[in-house]
Amino acid sequence: MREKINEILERTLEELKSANDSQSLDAVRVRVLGKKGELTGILRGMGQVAADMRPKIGQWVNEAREKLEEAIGEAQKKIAERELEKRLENEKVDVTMPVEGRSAGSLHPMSIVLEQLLDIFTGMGFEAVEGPEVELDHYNFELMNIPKNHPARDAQDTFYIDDNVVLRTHTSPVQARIMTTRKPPIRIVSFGRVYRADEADATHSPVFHQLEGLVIDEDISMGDLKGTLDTFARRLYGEGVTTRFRPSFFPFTEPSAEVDLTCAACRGKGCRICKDTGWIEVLGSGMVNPKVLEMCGIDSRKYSGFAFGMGVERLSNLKYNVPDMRYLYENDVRFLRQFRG
Ligand code: 2U9
Repeated sequence: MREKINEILERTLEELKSANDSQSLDAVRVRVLGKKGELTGILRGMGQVAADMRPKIGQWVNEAREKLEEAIGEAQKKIAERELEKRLENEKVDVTMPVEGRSAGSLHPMSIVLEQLLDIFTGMGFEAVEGPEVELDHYNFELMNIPKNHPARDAQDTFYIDDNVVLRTHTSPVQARIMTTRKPPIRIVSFGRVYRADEADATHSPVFHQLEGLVIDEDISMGDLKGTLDTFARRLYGEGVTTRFRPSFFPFTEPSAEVDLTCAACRGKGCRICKDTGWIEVLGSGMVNPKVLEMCGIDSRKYSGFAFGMGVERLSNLKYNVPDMRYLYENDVRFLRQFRG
């Protein structure tokens, strides 16, 4: 029996040397020390052994088991070390490797154009102002001479918060607020997000950006408006670009004009972009309706003013020849990367 136990011990120790992962190690352990293992089998078979031999055999088996358990523990430690080393080897990061080039960000085309517009108008003495996007009906419509039941108030065009509160449909209420709190002379441009209940398509978006200008002083005339917008046109698109006024109607200006700029793409010769007219419509404008002045507390016999408004998306897309407004909001880096101005 002694020999048999020794044989199992020696053979298993030999096997443990070649077990080089946790699985094969475990297999050896189960085969020898498990419930149905070889050594355990000897203890089970003790019934057939002479009673005086049993303690001795029990002692041999236990000694062998202890040796084996110790050897298995050792082997387990070595395997764990080896496995850890292997993992570290596989996962190692070479911090001295050259890095991929990091690309610098760029301004959004709308930001580039807006900054340019603000430069142009502040350069002409305008002060840039901002105001709330959630606005009282009173400032957004009433003071702009858009009374109750005017079609522009239709819920199809306007996002209503409640009966008296809307998402501003233009930046004019910012100017109306200033007119009610300041005395002329006033020379401001308001800019920011505006909201209209439109479906998004190539030329419409429920949220877009406007820049509006307002000048109020004594003896302000249509000539001042024309001069201001001519200067704006030249500064934005270069010498040779001028304005063309066409009669129009807005409730807040009287008279009103839609303003075209010389097509910057063909310099007025006629091309695909201006549909062969040589002109591009970019602005609305007019003399501030005396009713608006009066409602805002400004004496319309003493003061007059001009105002104009433009959509920044439209200007930006014209400048960069972008065919669809939605590109401006998708933030696809392949689109945005192109603008480094
Ligand atoms: C006050 C009085 C008058 C601002 C004006 C327009 C004409 C105009 C459109 C251009 C394209 C809006 O973005 S757009 O759809 N704007 O045509 N805006 S005059 O008139 C004002 C503003 C403030 C107190």
